[in-house]
Amino acid sequence: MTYPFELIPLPYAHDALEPLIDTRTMELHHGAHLKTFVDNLNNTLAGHPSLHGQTVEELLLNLEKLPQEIQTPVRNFAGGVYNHNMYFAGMAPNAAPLADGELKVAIEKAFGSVEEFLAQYKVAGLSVFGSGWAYLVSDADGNLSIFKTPNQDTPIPAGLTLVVIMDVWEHAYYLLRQNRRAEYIDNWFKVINWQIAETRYANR
Ligand code: MN3
Repeated sequence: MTYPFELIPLPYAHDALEPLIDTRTMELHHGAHLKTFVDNLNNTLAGHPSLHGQTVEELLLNLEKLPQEIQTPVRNFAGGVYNHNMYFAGMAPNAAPLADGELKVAIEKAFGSVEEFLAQYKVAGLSVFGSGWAYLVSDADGNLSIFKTPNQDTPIPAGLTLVVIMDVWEHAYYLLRQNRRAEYIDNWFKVINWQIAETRYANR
């Protein structure tokens, strides 16, 4: 997908994650917050036709090669599009637990167990100060680690493959959970689409 970028429809209904993630939050998060990132990215690139063949991943990988005046907006808006597309695709209603396989073995190698990974991932999500993201990422050799970014930054410039991505901006949970980020994280763990995570890991 390249310019003009479009709002990718949710792969499930807005109310599909109830009661873990509420309908109104999903409507606003996808239809307003993500839509705004898509529109702002298109507006930023409109006057730069030489960049219209680049994907968001390519834009984010080559930020320092972009015209100086659009480096910050592309970092924020392309990052917002990338992170949110991965976030929404990475959730599923009635999500199944992580099955036995390559990713589970790698998680057990890195963290000891899936439960211990989730415990450390929760701590990481809680420790993001202000707005940002917490990820499970892989290097090219398949070694997993927990990664965090502020704002709409991504793991792409670090050369890491995103496997699981959790939005800890307040807009992801404030309507239902108010300031209780820990409660959001506990419930969000139940909507992780582990099949997508396995695919991302296999394609690293
Ligand atoms: Mn968000």
